[in-house]
Amino acid sequence: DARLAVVTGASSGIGAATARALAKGGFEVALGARRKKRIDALAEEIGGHARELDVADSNSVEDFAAWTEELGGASVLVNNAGGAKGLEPVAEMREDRWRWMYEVNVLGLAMMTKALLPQIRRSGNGHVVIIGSAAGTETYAGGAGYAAAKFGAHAVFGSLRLELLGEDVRVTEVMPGAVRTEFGLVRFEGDEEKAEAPYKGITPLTPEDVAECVRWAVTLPPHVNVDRLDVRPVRQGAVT
Ligand code: NJP
Repeated sequence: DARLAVVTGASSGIGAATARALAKGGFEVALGARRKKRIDALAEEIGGHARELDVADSNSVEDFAAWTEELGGASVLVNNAGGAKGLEPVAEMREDRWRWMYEVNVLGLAMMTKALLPQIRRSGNGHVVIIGSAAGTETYAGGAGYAAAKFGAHAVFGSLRLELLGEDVRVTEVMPGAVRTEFGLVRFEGDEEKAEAPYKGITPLTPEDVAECVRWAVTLPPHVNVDRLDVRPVRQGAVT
């Protein structure tokens, strides 16, 4: 039987590319995101399953976990849902945006992992993947709100890795640099010019580049744990 892989935030960017890569790699894939139409279309394309999911809402998370249980139980969880809103210095921080970034990137990651862990443990070859960020270990002027959230996700990864030692569950964090997705549009509220600015002078990663890292890590033999993958475009130095 194919292993069931859950991908959160599968409606665009890295999540959608990862769902496609895992389906091609022989996984049965269960997609979650708030934009239901998009994940329905993708599920049809790859022969997977889709259900509405808001990782920042505990009821939605519980409902999603009950659904994957009905599908036979998850073996792999790719915690990809996340993002940034706004880019402002601390002196101008907007509380609602910082709360949103924390809720999605940290709380959402932890709640999803907690909800699916019983299924992942039971599968005998479980794997929790976290899509963190290069901003999870480096910060930058104007990026404190996002970096704080991704540092938080990195901390969740570190603790989880230690908490699961002695069990047959792998934990991997993928920390990308610039990837051309809808991320920039969300961050800059649809302002396409600003969204493109961070890519100047570099060729950003494609969502498929990051998806390939995930596919590789989860298809290695079960005794191999890739702890952390730092992947960024050639020429990209500091995070911006
Ligand atoms: O961005 P985008 P990426 N509940 O905006 C979903 C990290 N990253 O693919 O709910 C459930 O195309 C949203 O779905 P929807 C980044 O922090 C990126 O680049 O339908 N899902 C959408 O599918 C993030 O963790 C870059 O709106 C929720 C997805 O998240 C991951 O990569 C660099 C949700 C975002 O897709 C994927 O982002 C880096 C919720 N509450 C790290 N809220 C980069 N692109 O440069 C959002 O270092 N989503």
